[in-house]
Amino acid sequence: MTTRAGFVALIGEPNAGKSTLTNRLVGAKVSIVTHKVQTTRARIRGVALEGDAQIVLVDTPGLFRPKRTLDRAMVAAAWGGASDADIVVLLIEAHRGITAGVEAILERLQDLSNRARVALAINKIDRVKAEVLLALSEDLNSRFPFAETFMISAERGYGCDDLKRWLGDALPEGPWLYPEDQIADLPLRMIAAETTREKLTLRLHQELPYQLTVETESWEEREDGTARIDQIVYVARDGHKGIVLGHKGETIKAVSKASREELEEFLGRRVHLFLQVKVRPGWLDEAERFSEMGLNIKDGK
Ligand SMILES: Nc1nc2c(ncn2[C@@H]2O[C@H](COP(=O)(O)OP(=O)(O)OP(=O)(O)O)[C@@H](O)[C@H]2O)c(=O)[nH]1
Ligand SMILES: [Mg+2]
Repeated sequence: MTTRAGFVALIGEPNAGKSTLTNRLVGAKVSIVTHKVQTTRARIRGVALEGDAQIVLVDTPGLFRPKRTLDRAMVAAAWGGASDADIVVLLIEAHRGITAGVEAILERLQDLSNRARVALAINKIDRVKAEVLLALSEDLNSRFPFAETFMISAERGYGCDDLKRWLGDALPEGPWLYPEDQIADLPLRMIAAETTREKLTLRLHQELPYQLTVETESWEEREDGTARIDQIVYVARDGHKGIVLGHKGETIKAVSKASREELEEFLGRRVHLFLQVKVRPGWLDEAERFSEMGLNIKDGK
């Protein structure tokens, strides 16, 4: 039996649906999704199987013009993911079309060494009419020689099987890169931290989600088969602490409950989750924190 395997990088503007598509193709939630931009901060790998092919999906942070240190490292991680991949899939939001951000991405795609292997996926087709889609597809294809074009809805699943089949066929022959039952390449401690960050992001407003990070401090396997997980939510300013805690601690309680429930489902056992909020001014500029997140700050320079 010949097997195929390789890396498929999903790139696009913030909020394009890259993480939703990763989860859809893997068939399980491996990357957090929110309605806010800049949710994904590092390269997250999800593993999908298609016949004899193992597709390693590299979900990347959204591409935008970076201003802050974290921004630069995120954007660098995304382009790094694209240039290391066997295939690149560019996600465009159907209802937003060719924005200035998309134009900038198309320009930079020209410099990719693997530019022959870039496919286009127009996502969120559930939000537009068919005529709009055809015109958008033509316009995009006149700007870049995409290897293939797909019209999909990552959320509803439309077109995703076709895309997956094509990816499986297009990957090079070779042995699988991960054991058959592995669906993600991310330490459990980080998955647990990301789950809590998703619940916080969904609850908090405006800029605050960007200003916080979650770290798993300790993970203790208990004899009764449960796990005790201690996490710290770092906020950048004193004033943010109260917002994260909420009135009488209601916000953090609700976040903790939602995160614990999802972790229990993911791990298939009971979890005791303890969250602590700490102020850490300037964490947004600390190099060591980025390396814990799998980001290299030097890349961002
Ligand atoms: N209507 C619609 N919404 C979608 C679709 N795919 C994703 N979304 C929504 O778009 C939002 C962003 O999705 P994500 O998967 O987090 O986007 P992302 O590209 O990973 O975003 P960043 O990590 O911030 O770069 C979420 O609210 C999704 O539910 C789709 O096919 N249709
Ligand atoms: Mg994402």
